[in-house]
Amino acid sequence: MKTRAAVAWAAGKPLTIETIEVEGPKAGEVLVEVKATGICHTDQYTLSGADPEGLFPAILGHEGAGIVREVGAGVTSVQPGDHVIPLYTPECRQCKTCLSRRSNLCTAIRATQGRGVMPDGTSRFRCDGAQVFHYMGCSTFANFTVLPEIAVAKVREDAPFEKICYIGCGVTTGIGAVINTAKVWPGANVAVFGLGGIGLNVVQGARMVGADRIVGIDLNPKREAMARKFGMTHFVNPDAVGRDKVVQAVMDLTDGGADFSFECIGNVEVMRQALECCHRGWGESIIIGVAPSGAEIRTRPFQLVTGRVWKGTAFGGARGRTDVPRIVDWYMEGKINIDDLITHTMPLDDINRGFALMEKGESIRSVVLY
Ligand code: NAD
Ligand code: AHE
Ligand code: ZN
Repeated sequence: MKTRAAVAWAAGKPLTIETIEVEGPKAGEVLVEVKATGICHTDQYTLSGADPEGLFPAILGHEGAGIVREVGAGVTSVQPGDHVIPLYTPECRQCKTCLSRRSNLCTAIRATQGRGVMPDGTSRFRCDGAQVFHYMGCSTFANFTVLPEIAVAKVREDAPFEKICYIGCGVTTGIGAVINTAKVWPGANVAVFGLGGIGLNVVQGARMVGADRIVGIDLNPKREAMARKFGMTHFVNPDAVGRDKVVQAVMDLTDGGADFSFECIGNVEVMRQALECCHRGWGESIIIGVAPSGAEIRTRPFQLVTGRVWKGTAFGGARGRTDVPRIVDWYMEGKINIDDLITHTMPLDDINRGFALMEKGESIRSVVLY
């Protein structure tokens, strides 16, 4: 079939809207009509050329929601008409990692996903006769996309696509990092570095589990009001306190150090600050931000010898097919706020405006509506 898609032809170049060809689903795959997709900073990271797995031409986008329109041979868990959220972290329930229950990093299709192709090693997308790569196994910047069955979460049909698409990455990553990865306890003091589309969901997750102080750190002063609405109790602007005094400022606000900190930017200098503002003896710092190719983190080993813990998380530690439908329920029951974080919506033709708004710090989330 033919469909419309935003194609990334080369690093650093704007996306262009094209009519592409989509091949139907093969065995174990589903064709999904994408109804809405968010634009995450990770899409911008890959488009910039900083992603070692970045391939071009590709159809980016990994934060979508839509409807299954066709299923390939052997598909049993979903059928045409089902509402689904694509999963860049699938859940096969059969690999060593899924069976271990120790991590959400299902390995069933990770290798081919990183090479921009479906599990059989081929792409379902062509443009002007040339192959176009898939992205993070999702490619939600196409109106119709193909995914492995294990990479879709079936969700309730009364949930609005233009809101729940954000659960496909940002919401689940932020709230999941608090609940699944850090396991923040009621009364804990928390520091959140970067109050964008991910960090604000960390803030709302910390409030949900009953954190005491929630300190937000961001260079953009416009983030303060929104973060307070989501539960932030104290704000630190590194330019106001001095960039070399951020660690001390957080320690002063958290009775000697944060019990948990979260880096939601992708900046290795800030990752160091996030670790070093943690409480001696037990403070845990969770890396969420994705750093550019070649970047490395560093600290004095003494920071770890004295009990601080450095961790990371992908997709908030969530097992997508199991956990995502529950998060959709939380939204529908009013337990989490998504609406206020979606600051802009636009048609596919204006997708580059969504990227520009993010780069200028003017949006939290832009959502493309098909
Ligand atoms: P965003 O652009 O919406 O937010 C980033 C925020 O960081 C902005 O508010 C910005 O003002 C602030 N910031 C930038 N530099 C700063 C600094 N030096 N000090 C303090 N604040 C600073 O981005 P996002 O969509 O929230 O994504 C954040 C990061 O998380 C990105 O690196 C993205 O790739 C990553 N990410 C990771 C996962 C995962 O599973 N690990 C999932 C989604 C996103
Ligand atoms: N391709 C990058 C890795 C990027 C990365 O870490 N991605 C996160 C999700 S970001 C969503 O916005 C992730 O899920 N990581 C685990 C995984 O298996 O990719 C690189 O640096 O190579
Ligand atoms: Zn994302």
